[in-house]
Amino acid sequence: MPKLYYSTLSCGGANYIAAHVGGVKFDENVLVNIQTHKLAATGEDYFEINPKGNVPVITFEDGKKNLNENVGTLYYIGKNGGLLGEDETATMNALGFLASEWHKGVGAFFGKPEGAAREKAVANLAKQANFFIDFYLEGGKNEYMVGNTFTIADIYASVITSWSYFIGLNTEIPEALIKHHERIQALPKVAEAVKIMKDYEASVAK
Ligand SMILES: N[C@@H](CCC(=O)N[C@@H](CS)C(=O)NCC(=O)O)C(=O)O
Repeated sequence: MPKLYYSTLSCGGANYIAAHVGGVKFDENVLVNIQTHKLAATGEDYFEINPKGNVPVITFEDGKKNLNENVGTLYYIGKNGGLLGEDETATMNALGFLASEWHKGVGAFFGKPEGAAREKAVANLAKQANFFIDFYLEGGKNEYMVGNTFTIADIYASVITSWSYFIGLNTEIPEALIKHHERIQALPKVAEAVKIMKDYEASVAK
């Protein structure tokens, strides 16, 4: 059976949540410390699993190549967990937007940009946020990103939006996106997955 490599509250964590919600079983869910690039439980070198050093990764036992991009890993989980919605193509389009635009738009602030670099990052964030609301949430009237049905895209988006709380971006994220994030995080299975991840991380850190 496959294994999922993830880290809590990162985009890898979105994969953990999606698997929990969709009932997709992994042989093991392996927590990675993405600061040290070591496996949290054993201290093994994560670069041995993924030379790129980032999560998520799904590995297989039968010699099949690893999946090591959110678009691939979330598709795998969505397909096996019934979380791709009615229009798979549209859901993949949304995943592409999230991975290449929203993820980067919010993620740019982890580097603590200052001055002109920060202004540029804020302008890009506003552009992507407005597009997210207009195109995917249809001005905020839709609860979910694709066909107004809950999909893996909502889980991934919600995790990315959550980073704004750690990087001091509260006023720059429009209300419609905060509401979308809160709506997804309040879903019982999502909240349950987040709690399991956090509890496990705390237990490993002891
Ligand atoms: N191209 C990858 C990027 C994944 C990514 O940025 N992962 C972050 C967590 S959200 C990470 O592992 N960062 C630690 C690192 O790059 O060393 C994808 O789209 O899946």
